[in-house]
Amino acid sequence: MGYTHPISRRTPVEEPRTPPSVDEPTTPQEPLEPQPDQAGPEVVSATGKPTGAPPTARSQSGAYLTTSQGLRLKDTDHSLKAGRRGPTLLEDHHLREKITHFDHERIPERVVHARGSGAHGVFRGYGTAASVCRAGLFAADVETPVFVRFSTVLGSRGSADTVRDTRGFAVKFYTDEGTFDLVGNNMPVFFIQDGIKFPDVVHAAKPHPDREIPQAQSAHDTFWDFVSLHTEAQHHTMWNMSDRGIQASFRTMEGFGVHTFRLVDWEGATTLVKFHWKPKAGVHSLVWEEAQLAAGGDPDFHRRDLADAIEAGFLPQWELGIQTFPDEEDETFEGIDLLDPTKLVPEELAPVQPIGLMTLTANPSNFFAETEQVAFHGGNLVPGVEVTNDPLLQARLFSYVDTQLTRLGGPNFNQIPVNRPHAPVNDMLRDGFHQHAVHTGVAPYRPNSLDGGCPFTAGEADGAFVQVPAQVAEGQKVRAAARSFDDHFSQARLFYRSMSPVEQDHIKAAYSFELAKCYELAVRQRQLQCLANIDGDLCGAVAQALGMVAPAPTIELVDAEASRALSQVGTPFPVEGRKVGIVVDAVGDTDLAAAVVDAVTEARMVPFVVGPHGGMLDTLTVARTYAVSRSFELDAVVVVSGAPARDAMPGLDARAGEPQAQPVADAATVGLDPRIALLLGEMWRHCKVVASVGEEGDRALAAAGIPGEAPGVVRESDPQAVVTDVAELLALHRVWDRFTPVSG
Ligand code: HDE
Repeated sequence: MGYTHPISRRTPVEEPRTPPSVDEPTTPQEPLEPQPDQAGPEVVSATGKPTGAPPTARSQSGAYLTTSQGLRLKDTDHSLKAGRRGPTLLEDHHLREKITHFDHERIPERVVHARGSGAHGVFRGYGTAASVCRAGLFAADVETPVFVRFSTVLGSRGSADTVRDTRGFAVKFYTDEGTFDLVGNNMPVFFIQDGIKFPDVVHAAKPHPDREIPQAQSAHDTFWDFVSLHTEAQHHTMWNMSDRGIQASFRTMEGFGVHTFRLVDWEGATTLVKFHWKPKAGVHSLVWEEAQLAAGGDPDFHRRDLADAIEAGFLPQWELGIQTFPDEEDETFEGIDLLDPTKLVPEELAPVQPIGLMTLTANPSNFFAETEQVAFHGGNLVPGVEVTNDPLLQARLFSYVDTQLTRLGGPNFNQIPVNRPHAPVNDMLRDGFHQHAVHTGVAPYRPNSLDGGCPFTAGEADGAFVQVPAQVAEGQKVRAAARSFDDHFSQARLFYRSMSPVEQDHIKAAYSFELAKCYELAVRQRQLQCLANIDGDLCGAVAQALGMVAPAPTIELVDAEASRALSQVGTPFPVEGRKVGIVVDAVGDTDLAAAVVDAVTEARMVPFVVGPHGGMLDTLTVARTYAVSRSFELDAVVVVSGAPARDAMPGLDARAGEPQAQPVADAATVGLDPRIALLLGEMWRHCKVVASVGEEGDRALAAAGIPGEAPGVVRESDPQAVVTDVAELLALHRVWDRFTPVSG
């Protein structure tokens, strides 16, 4: 069977486009159509009117190379010179235009969330929110186009995807009542309670200003200096040190609105809510070693995974849900202050009620035009969704428009195609840099009579956004927070104690790694004190790793009921789209390997043939060679055979020189390629499913030192049986019971 997936970028479900020719094409032709998995922003005018133009209306046209004015060009390889060996002439407009435009290709990256990946999709309301919210997008079966951007927070645009960090989860809903942006994160709490502290936390977390290191990480002195002094950051920091800081993919990541929002129904009744995105594929993370390997082996790991999944037809889905709370004067639920963004409400106290489904359906056709230029703003609301007085949210309402003025070069960023609303726009905003609309009329002011009085203000019945008259507590003008904001440790403790033992082990290791990277003893000491105020066992383990003495707590530790919903371990999820490596060597049984490939495909998982060289092995297309295969790319591995390849020599690949990875050859085993031995060892210690099919595969596992009987080790002779066993184990993501946790 001729399987052509991941390495080729081509999807198995679509007809491949004619592959490029080896010789440079010379017959003029129009630009090619986008790939089948790609889409662009819908073609609406700068003021939100549908134009009826085809989706490619904005792309370049014509078969011939031209200047920006459409002048056809004969040569773009030589500048205009005074003689073949002479100086370049200033007259060469084509040279100057080409270079000038190139000189200005970059725009400032986002100050935070610079590294991101986007996708188009659709949101369908279930209608279940109708009892609390009048917004049209939540009504039953209403479909709203969306653009989503996932991101890391700290790193620059070119940093690695798998660093330990919070992830952004920003969704733009193009509703017909105006654009609604839900700009959230993959963690439900934040470092600070008041937006005025945002520059502080970001300055502390970004690279040190003197040497500009480290890139895209929190494992450094200034970060831990700040969070150990500014202890309200401790809860969010705990989430970062947990597995949530190194998610397996964007597809397996929860999203949270973080702040409490106020929903309004048709009668004007209000409900306080927190938004949650629940991935259909489950919530999964990497292990730390995988994250580190991926940062070098494939820095675009998350970006590639998202694009590949959409291309292959494994469309990522999330259910949007809300936790609802009565809108009462104290804005508190079960003693938890709903305006404090360092606090979550356990799902056991307020269940998440599903209100709609988001499906990502297409990759952007141009990264810069769409993913880079998309501009989110939490103040983009629709009738029925309002903000609360959370002081973090309030500051954000100012920041997002302000930042675009510099980043996108002026006040008309809403006219960039990906930012254009799909509702009619008549805003009386005029002129400015890069004005794309061609406004008619003479009276962009109100009231007027010269333009017939247009635009008119709308009544509530016409869909106007009218803030609900929420009560504002009278008080003094103060720079202060509510007293309840003073509790900085109880929920960090709640989170830690809600983790399974294996997750607690990971948290201990993460703190031990990060603090070991801090040079200042005072910083380590101070953070240990914070840990003592969270959990003694955690503090003790980290202190031991640092070779320091664990301090006693300085506050009384309060125990809350553990929240099972916070743990990522133990819940089975569908295996659709999971990646299974199938290792087969140059002389191995390719028919058997092909049968495993078929069974994996049949089970809606993605097969990756891992072979000794690129290209074909009989009828099999090799997706990954031994030289590039590492554990982080695979959720499970099935070995058919793994004899050493020709390049298994330390001079060609240093990994072949690892003492423990030397091919083993005795009566019971065949030689095993050292890279496959390393891969199997990684899969083993990363608690992933390791399987063999047939005798050669069995021997390969033995040669790699994989025990015959152990959790998550599958040995079968039948290809269908091996895939069935693998799928069953993959539903729980990893085989955590392979090792005994230290915690618990
Ligand atoms: Fe942001 N944040 N933020 N933020 N934020 C930005 O906006 C800011 C906060 C979040 O994919 C910036 O366009 C302030 C919380 C996401 O384009 C900037 C404060 C949460 C994204 C900005 C916060 C977020 C941003 C940078 C404290 C989770 C990426 C460029 C008051 C609920 C959006 C830009 C994208 C981006 C400011 C706090 C999420 C500078 C001042 C809390 C997902 O405007």
